Amino acid sequence: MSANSRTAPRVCPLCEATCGLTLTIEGTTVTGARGDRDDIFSRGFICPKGAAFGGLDADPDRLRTPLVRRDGVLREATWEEAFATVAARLPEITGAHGPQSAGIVLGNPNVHTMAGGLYPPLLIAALRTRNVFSASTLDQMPKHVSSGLLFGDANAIPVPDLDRTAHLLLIGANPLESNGSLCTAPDFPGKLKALLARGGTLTVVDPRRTRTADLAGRHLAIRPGTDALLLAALAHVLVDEKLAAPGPLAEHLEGLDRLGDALADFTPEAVAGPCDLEPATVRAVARELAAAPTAAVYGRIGSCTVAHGTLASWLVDVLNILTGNLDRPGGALFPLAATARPPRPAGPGKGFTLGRWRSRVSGHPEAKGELPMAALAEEIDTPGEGRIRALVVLAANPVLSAPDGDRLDRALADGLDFMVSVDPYLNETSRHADVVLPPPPPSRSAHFDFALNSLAVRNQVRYTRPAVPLDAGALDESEILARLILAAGGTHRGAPEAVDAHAVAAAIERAGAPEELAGRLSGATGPERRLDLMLRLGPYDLTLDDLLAHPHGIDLGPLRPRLPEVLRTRSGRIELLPAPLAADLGRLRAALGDTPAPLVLVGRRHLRSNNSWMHNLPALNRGTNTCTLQIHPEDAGRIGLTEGATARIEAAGGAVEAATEITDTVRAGVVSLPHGWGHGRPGTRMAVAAARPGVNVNQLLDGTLLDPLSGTAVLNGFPVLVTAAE
Ligand SMILES: Nc1nc2c(c(=O)[nH]1)N[C@H]1C(S)=C(S)[C@@H](COP(=O)(O)OP(=O)(O)OC[C@H]3O[C@@H](n4cnc5c(=O)[nH]c(N)nc54)[C@H](O)[C@@H]3O)O[C@H]1N2
Ligand SMILES: Nc1nc2c(c(=O)[nH]1)N[C@H]1C(S)=C(S)[C@@H](COP(=O)(O)OP(=O)(O)OC[C@H]3O[C@@H](n4cnc5c(=O)[nH]c(N)nc54)[C@H](O)[C@@H]3O)O[C@H]1N2
Ligand code: SF4
Ligand SMILES: [Mo]
Repeated sequence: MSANSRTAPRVCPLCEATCGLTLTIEGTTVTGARGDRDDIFSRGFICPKGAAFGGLDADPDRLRTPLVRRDGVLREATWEEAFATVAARLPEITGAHGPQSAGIVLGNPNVHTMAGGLYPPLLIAALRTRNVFSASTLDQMPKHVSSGLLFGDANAIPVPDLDRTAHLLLIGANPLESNGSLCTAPDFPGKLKALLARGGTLTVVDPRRTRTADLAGRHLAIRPGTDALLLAALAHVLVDEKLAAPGPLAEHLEGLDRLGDALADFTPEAVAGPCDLEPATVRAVARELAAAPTAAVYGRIGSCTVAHGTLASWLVDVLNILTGNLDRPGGALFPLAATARPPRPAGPGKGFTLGRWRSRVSGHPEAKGELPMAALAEEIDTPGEGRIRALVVLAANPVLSAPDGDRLDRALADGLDFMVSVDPYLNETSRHADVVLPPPPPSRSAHFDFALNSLAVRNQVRYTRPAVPLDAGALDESEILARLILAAGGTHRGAPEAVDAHAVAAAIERAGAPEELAGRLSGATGPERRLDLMLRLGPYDLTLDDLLAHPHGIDLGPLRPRLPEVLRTRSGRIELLPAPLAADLGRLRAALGDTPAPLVLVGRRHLRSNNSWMHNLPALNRGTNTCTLQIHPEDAGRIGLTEGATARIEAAGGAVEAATEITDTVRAGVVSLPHGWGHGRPGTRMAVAAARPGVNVNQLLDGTLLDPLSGTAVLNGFPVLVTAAE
C-alpha cells in the first residue's frame, strides 16, 4: 500500500454471500480488495471473485457513456440524447399498441444492487405491463411458489440455521463453488466444516461428487430430476413409521391428516428405480433426519430448475415441518431483515394465487407476477395482438442464460421496434439494444442488500456509501433507473428526485405512518432517504445514521422463531397440502413409471466464474478451460470419447461441441456442462471473454421444458445425445 492509498469498506455485490471487503484505493482506482476482518457478518472471508473486485471495476471493456443506435449502428451519445430517445420511442409504441407491447426483463444483478432493489417495481408499474420476465424463472421461482402456497407469502423463505444445526440435508446445491444461494452465509464452506467439527451430520444429494459432496459424511448420487420422488419418499417414511413430530408447529398446520394419503404411493421401494437409490438408504436418511436433535433440509438449483421443481421445493419444507424443524433454532427459520415490514398480529391473510393471467402464446400461468423467461422469445416473435414490440432489459443476459439463445437472439434482432438495456457491457443481449445505459463500476455505487438480508443465516445490516466518487459524466444506477421510469412516461427532463419522493410518500401511506415523516428523513440521495424510511418503518428501530455510524455493520442476532406472524395464508395457518401441489402430485406419480433416458445433462458452477458476465476478467478467466463436457469413464468408453476430444452434444434445442473431460465425479448416465458461456457472437465488446468463448449449454434447450407451476425452465436433467465430433 503506497502512501497515497486509502482503504474503504464495501460489501461485495458478486454473489449471495455478501462478504465485507476492504478496498485499497489509489486516487480513483481500486488497486486491491481483501476480506474485511471487522465485518460483523463475514469476518474477513473472501473468495477469488471478491479479490478480483479491482479488475472488474476497472475493466477497460466496461461502457462509460450511453450508446444510442443511429443508422443501425450503436454510437456513443450523451445521457440527454439517450433518455430523449427512450422518452420518444417507448411511449410511442405503447401508445399505439397498448401497455402489453412493452416487456421487461430483470436479471440476476438486480438482487445485488441498490438500484435493482428500489426501482424495478416502479418501472413495472409505470409501464403497466404483465410481460415481466426475470432470472427467477431460470432459478428460484419454484421456491417462491411453494412458499406462497405453504405460508401465503412468496418471499417467506426459510433458511437453514447453518451455525446451529446438528444435521444438514443438502439437495442440488454446491456451496463450495457457489458460496450459497437462498441462504446468505459468508464462508458457507467454513460453516459446513464447523458443522462437521461439532459432530454434526452433512448429507449431500447430487448426481456429481462435488467438492461439497466430498466434505459430506454421505453422498447420494441421485439420478437427475428425481429429487421430488426422493423427498416424497422421505416424507412418506416419516408418516408411515410414525416419525413425524411437528411439535409446537402442529397447532399452525392445516392438512397434516391428508398428507399421508397424498404421499402413499411414494414408498422407498417405488422411488428406488427412478432415483437409482437403495430403499434402505432412503429409509436410513429419513430416520436420521427424524432422530437428529435439530436438522435442516435445504434445496437449491439442482432441486429447482427441474421438471418437478415446485414439488421438490415444497417437500423440502414439508420435511422441515414434519420433523419439527421449521421455525426452530438449528432448523430452518425465517430471517427478519432490517427493512422488512415489522411483525404484525397473526391471523388470516390474502393468500397466494397462481395463474392470475396467462402468457399470450403458450398460455403459461403467471407466477408472482412473472411469466417464464423461457417464453420471452415466442412473445416477441409470434405475430398477433399483444406481441412484445419494445423491451426494457435491466441487468440481464438472457441470450446466454435462458433456453434457445439463438431464437431469442433473432427475436431481439428482428422482432423488436425498440430495446433499451441497462448494462455495463455490450454483450450477447445488450448488443441488440437501441439504447444502452451503463451503470458505473461497483466502487462508485452505494451498496445495500435489500433482497439478500431477508435470506441471511443471521440477522444483520450493513450499508456502504460509494468508495470512489462518480466519474465526470457518469450517472448513478439509481438515477439511471429513476430517469428511465420518467422516460417511460414520456419525459426526459423530469427530476429523478420526484420518483423517490413519490415512492417515499406511497410507502408512508401504505404503512399508515404520519406524512411529516418524509420531511424528517436523512440521507444525501433519494435512495438513501428511501432506505432511511424503510429502516425507520422496520422492525429494529434503526435509521440510516445508525448504519453510517457502523461501517462494518450491525449484528441483529441469530434467527428467531417467527410463526405464526409470518403467515399470510387465507387460513392463517401453514397450508401443508395446497390444492395446486396436491394436483401436481399426479404428474409426479406418473414419473414413477418413467424409463430413464440413457444420458442426461446437468450444469455446474465454478468458483472463479459467475453466470455469464465475469468471463471478461483475465484474473478469473485463465488457465485450464472450464467449459468442458464432464463425462463418466463408462459413458466415454461406450461413446468412444477420449480425454480432450471434441464431443458433440445434441438435444431438442440444438447442438454444441465441447472438449471432453473424463471424470468419475459425474455419475454414469450423466454429463455436465457449465452455463454462461458462448461469447463468440459478433458485435459484443468483451475482448477477454470473446477470446475464450466456450459454448452456450442453453442452446440445447428449445424452451418447452418447464416446471408447470412456476414456469421455471428445466435446466438440469434433460436428455442429450453425445457423440464424438467429426
Ligand atoms: N443452463 C443453465 N442456465 C442458467 C443457470 C444454470 O444453472 N444452468 N442458472 C440460472 C440462474 S440461477 C440465473 S440467476 C440466471 C442469470 O441470468 P441473467 O441475469 O440473465 O445473467 P447474468 O449472467 O447474471 O447477467 C447479468 C447481466 O447484468 C450485467 N450487470 C452486471 N453488473 C451489473 C450492474 O451492476 N448493473 C446492471 N444494470 N447490470 C449489471 C451483466 O453485464 C450481464 O449482462 O442464469 C440462469 N441460467
Ligand atoms: N462461482 C459462482 N457462484 C455463484 C454463481 C456462479 O455462476 N458462479 N451463480 C450464483 C447464482 S445466480 C446462483 S442461483 C447460485 C446457485 O447456487 P447452487 O445451487 O449452489 O449452484 P450450483 O453450484 O449450480 O449447484 C447445483 C448443484 O446441483 C446439482 N444438480 C444438478 N441436477 C440435479 C438434480 O436433478 N438433483 C440434485 N440433487 N442435484 C442436481 C449440480 O450437479 C450442482 O452441483 O450460485 C450463485 N453463486
Ligand atoms: S463469496 Fe461471493 S460475496 Fe464473498 S467475496 Fe466471493 S463473490 Fe464476493
Ligand atoms: Mo441464480
